[in-house]
Amino acid sequence: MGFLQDPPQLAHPYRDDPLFRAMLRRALPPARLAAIEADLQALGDYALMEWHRACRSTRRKPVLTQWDAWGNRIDRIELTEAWQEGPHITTEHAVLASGHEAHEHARLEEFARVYLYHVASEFYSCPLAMTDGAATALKASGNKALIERALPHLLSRDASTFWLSGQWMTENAGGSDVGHTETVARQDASGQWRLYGRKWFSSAVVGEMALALARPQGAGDGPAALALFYVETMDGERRKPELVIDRLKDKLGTHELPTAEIHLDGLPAWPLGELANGVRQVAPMLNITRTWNAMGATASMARALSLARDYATRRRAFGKRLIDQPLHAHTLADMQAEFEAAFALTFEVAHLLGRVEHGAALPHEVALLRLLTPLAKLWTGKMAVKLCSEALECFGGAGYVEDTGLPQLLRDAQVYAIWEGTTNVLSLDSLRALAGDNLGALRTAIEGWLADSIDAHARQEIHRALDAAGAYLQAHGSERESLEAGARGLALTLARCTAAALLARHDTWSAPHGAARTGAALRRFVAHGLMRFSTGNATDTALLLGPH
Ligand code: MFK
Repeated sequence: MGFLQDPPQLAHPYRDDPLFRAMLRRALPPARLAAIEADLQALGDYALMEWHRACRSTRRKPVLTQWDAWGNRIDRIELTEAWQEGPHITTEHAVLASGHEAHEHARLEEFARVYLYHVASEFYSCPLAMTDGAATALKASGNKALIERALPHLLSRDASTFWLSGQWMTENAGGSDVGHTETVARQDASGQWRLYGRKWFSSAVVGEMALALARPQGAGDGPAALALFYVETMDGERRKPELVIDRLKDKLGTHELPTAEIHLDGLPAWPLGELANGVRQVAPMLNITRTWNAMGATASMARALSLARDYATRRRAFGKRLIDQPLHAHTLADMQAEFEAAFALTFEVAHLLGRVEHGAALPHEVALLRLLTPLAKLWTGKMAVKLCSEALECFGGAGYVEDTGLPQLLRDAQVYAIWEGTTNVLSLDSLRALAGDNLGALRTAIEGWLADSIDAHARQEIHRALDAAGAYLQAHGSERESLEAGARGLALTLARCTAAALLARHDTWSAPHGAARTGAALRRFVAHGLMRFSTGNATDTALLLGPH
């Protein structure tokens, strides 16, 4: 026989994940954990089934058929198997509905489900995230008629009444700078608003509704003049003719997700609230989808690491299993420490969101959530690319071969840094979130998490990095250009400080039960350094970018 290797086996993402289970035991009252256990088991089973199915089959992309044989415009999209299962699996296990229950742990319980389901969903989680965001933005709008009409569908526990929502913002001219939105809203003779324009990236075009930014007729330029509209996309079984799908995008990754270019040719629309300040109105949606983005990135990293760890116990080279090779083991442990830190931050944001939404948060925690949301998104988005790349390397050449199913992990990971605001857009958003004394909110939270920590070195390093962040803000606060130039470094430093303090809190909780691993993750993570400031001066930047 020639060159044969054992493929990696995926561990059960719930039953066999001690880190995830310990986090849930620490954060949830036992009765709550018992109440969601069956859903978590089932979603873990689904993830395992889907991995085996994907390993057996060739990956498929959705297919758009624009015309039927008789010349009728139909814009039919055929979806992959996981997408067809999406409405059933998510309503049966209350993925969205659980997050909107009336208690402080609701969001943590929702995102625990998302963590298990995301990779298996083949990015059905993308429109789900928007649906969750739309439900949240609708509630925040206080628009009673639209809430009564749409919310029961968005949060349905029955696939036959479930609606997916899109988030139609991005345009050719807009992108991150949505102030350049060109879609206009005009009122017809009956007073009905109708949207006209082109949306350049529409990831939920198979849904039943969307929230869309548009400029009301006669409104001025710029972002503040935009309004947020509610639209429905279906007339019974048929897509409304005023919504035209121009084509599906050919993307680096997220292949199963039918991302479309669309145009709106008079699609009926209803404003959520005032006919201005649409960005402010859509912000609750953005903060939810950014939390999903962070959870998706964390789940993808968990998948890549789980496979790489397993493979290291099977593959032999130079007379030993990879796991017994000191350098390979050291590399995997480095990855594990970074991952556990990201995991701690992402789940803290999810828990905090529920506490804030249900009035159970401490006074400083509203500002804390506002800051940690972009930090978690930007940090995990970047880390996912790096960690998935490193994980592929753990398989040698097999990691570069399509039908191992592994390269897809890296291709898909690249999206997390781009979706919902790039790393730099999110770094600037974290400056917005730091306005006022919001660094103080983070300090207060970190002091609480470190209160009983036994790791004096970690405590000292976290304080040193936090002090440096405070000094950085003081030094650059009055010079906007230099503050912005260093915003990414500042954001990464704050994300790492926060994650280290959260690891310390988990260590304090778990050490008395004899669990030493979080202490090890904390030591390793802190050893990689918490500070990531980048304060290059503007003259050098100009020289480096000037004529060669
Ligand atoms: C598992 C996977 C899940 C993920 C799936 C998601 C897939 C999504 C696919 C997409 O990527 S959809 C496109 C996503 N696009 C973006 O995220 C846009 C990125 N650009 C930004 O975020 C810009 O910073 C922004 C559009 C917000 C800039 O707009 P403006 O109008 O120039 O900002 P401005 O004037 O600072 O803010 C307007 C108001 O909104 C202000 O409030 P006030 O009017 O009361 O002063 C801001 O404070 C508020 N605001 C902005 N961002 C906010 C926010 N409030 C709360 N949270 C935020 N994040």
